[in-house]
Amino acid sequence: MIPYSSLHGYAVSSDDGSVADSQVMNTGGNEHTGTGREDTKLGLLDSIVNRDSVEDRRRITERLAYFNDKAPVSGARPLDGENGQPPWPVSSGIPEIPGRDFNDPALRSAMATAGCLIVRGYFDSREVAAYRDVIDRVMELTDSTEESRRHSQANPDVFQNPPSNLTDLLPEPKLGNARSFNRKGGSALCVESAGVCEHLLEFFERTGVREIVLNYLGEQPCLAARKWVLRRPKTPIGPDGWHQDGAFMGAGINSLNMWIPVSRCGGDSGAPSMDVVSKRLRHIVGADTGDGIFEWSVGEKSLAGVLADADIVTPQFEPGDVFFFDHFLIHRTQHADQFTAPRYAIETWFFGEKNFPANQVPLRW
Ligand SMILES: O=C(O)CCC(=O)C(=O)O
Ligand SMILES: [Fe+2]
Repeated sequence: MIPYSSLHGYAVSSDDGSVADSQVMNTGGNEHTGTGREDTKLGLLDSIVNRDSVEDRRRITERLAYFNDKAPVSGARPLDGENGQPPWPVSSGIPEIPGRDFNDPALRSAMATAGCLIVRGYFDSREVAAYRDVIDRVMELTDSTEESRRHSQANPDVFQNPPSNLTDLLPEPKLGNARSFNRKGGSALCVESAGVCEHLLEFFERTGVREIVLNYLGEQPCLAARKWVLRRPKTPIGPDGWHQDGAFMGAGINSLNMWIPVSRCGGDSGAPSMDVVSKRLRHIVGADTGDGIFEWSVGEKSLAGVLADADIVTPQFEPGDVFFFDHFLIHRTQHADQFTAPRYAIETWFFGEKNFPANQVPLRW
């Protein structure tokens, strides 16, 4: 697998201000030498604004409706067969690999050893950094007053254009609760904008992500409306956020999360990264001990047990990097006394199309 960043160099204009100030950092040795595609000539925002919002809405509605008559069927998952995987050669910290060296066996080995993998410079850093404006637009609309929300519903904006069946699939108060939970933490469901969803699916396809996910999961991948999230976390960030996503999605699923930093974070950036317990777990710990913030949190005692033979790692990320993990990894948004810069990220959970978490509202790919 050759990373997208080495295959498709191109120039992105920053004079329209649409590219994040963090764009200049890149660790992956990307070459930006090409002449550019439509997206980048136009600017990412414009290319999304120019999409057919009626068609995008129809497509996302259909992707969701595909699962109306489906129930999850459990089957073989990569994590069940991990004993035969060659261990990752480095025994501590988070496995890391440059995008140019990434391949499917590396992902399987890292997952089997540490439950996660950082791929440095997989994407073109400037292309990813441009998503910052997209996240701002979607969050602006979901954060706005009820009145302006009603107004935007009457005049659909591509950045607030959810699929028509979302309210049936998440009947109130579920949808309202999901929206306010995200709003309070500084995030928004990607499905608030069918155009952003379709654009991202095209981006994932074009950059080889679909193939990676398909090969890893060993079955057709799908996504989920509730676990596809645009993030700009609000500060201060509390210390109690430790969790395993499997605690609320279900342990038996087949999953791979691709967390994409859209701006520089961690290290000396002043922006929150993620705190990660680098350890392969195959079960849910401590969701029910009562000492966590939510019923699905990992509480202090459970965490202490896991940390007996594992470390907390807080990586520094640059746009272009990818962080893969599954529903058993213990992590939280980085906790620190003070952050001075915002952090943008796109969290996309992929699931097996057969072995999917029904409560997360699956979406066909
Ligand atoms: O972006 C973050 O800080 C948290 C993301 C997360 O919890 C996840 O991707 O599962
Ligand atoms: Fe999470």
